Amino acid sequence: MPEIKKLLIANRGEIALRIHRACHEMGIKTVAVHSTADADAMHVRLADQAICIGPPSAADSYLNIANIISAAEISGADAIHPGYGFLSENAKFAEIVEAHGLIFVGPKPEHIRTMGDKVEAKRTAGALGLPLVPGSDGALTDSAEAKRLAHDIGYPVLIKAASGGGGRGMKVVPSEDEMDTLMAQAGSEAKAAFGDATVYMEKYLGNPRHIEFQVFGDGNGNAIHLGERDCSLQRRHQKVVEEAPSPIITPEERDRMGGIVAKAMADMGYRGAGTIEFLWEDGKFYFIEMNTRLQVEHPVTEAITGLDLVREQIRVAEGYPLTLRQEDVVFRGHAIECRINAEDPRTFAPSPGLVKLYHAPGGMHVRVDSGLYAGYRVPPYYDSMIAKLIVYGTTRQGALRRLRRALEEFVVDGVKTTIPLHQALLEDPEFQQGDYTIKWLEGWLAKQA
Ligand code: MV4
Repeated sequence: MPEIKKLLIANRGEIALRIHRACHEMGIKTVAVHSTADADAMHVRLADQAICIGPPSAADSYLNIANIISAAEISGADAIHPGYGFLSENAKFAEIVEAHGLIFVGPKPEHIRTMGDKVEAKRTAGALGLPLVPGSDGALTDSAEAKRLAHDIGYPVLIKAASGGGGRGMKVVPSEDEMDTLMAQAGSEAKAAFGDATVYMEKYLGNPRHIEFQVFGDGNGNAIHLGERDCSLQRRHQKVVEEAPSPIITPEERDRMGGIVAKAMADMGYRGAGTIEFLWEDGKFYFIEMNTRLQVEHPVTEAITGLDLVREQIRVAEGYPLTLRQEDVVFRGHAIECRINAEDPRTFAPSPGLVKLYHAPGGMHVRVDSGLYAGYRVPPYYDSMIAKLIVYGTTRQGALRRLRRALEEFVVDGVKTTIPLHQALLEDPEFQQGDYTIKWLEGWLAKQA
């Protein structure tokens, strides 16, 4: 087995720390890479080695493949973990890493590529037996075809960009009259944003929940699922709160759907961590996309399964079998994650700057993943998420009570944060009941004074 002795973390912030921690618990040395803006970041301080890979702009540093590969060669790293975002779902990068004789801690490049193309992803998912949203069988070619199809599916329909994801390049088409205009718009927006005008069609689901299954494969035909997360609470396609399990999924549904996704991953020979995203409406699941990376919200799954997902990723990358068989996976209790951003809690305007005071909550079943410290300056160049607060309780209600207590303890002075937003949200009866869909949070925000 090719043992990893030194791993380069091609990321920053809390996820770089998360990966560093798993490595040190496994006896693996770490190499941090950083932009000039991140010289004082916690991920740089903790790592065994740190290499500057460029100026603040991510395009010139965290996305600079040549500099990252050079850093791996100079430091003698034998593996690269991409974290999430940045190069994590770049198939070319995964190929280059492997071509340099380094272990890529992630899926096979071919699977990253397939799932990155949403049309290919749907085709693959359908062939593997996952339930799909009714829609076009592949890409749309012309608007006459689109109209015929939409007539059969029933309006409203949704036009999506094949290279999209995260909601970019989507158009809801309410009726045939708007098809020509909106289809052309979707195509040109997709071309501008992704360099690819390919679009496809789906029935528009009006008010679904976003439920995603965590999967893990060993790359040799074995795969398991680790249950679902409910990520419906989002604003402008940015998740705000995530929880596991979903308040509306029964153990029977979890086993049934989990069995289907695990079988699909086993059949494709998937390697590493993955997330299968579904929309859920009226008791039915509809596959929309697959993410071939570790996700921001993975800790809620860790909390209810007791599994260390980063450790598991590294072991699988080394060629070991999965630690657990499906029958050994036990779901216990309830976990909730709040994403804490350096933003104005009302306007969501970014609030970078000097952190004057920092005190993270602690105590039983409270986890904070963050690179923050007093005296740290939050740079303006990157994502505004500065911390994740994850609480666990034996019941959802217990987790909510613990979340309230933990948020009370949390002190971040100097920059504005979304902590007050989470505190207000927590007092809402509908949220407390788990009674929400993907549209709920934006409605709730509009109602706030
Ligand atoms: C949809 C949909 C309704 N119907 N597809 C948005 C991001 C991308 N991952 C898929 N998205 C959606 N696809 C059909 N057929 C509604 C959304 C959607 C959404 C999905 C998940 C979480 C939040 C969302 C917010 C708005 C729209």
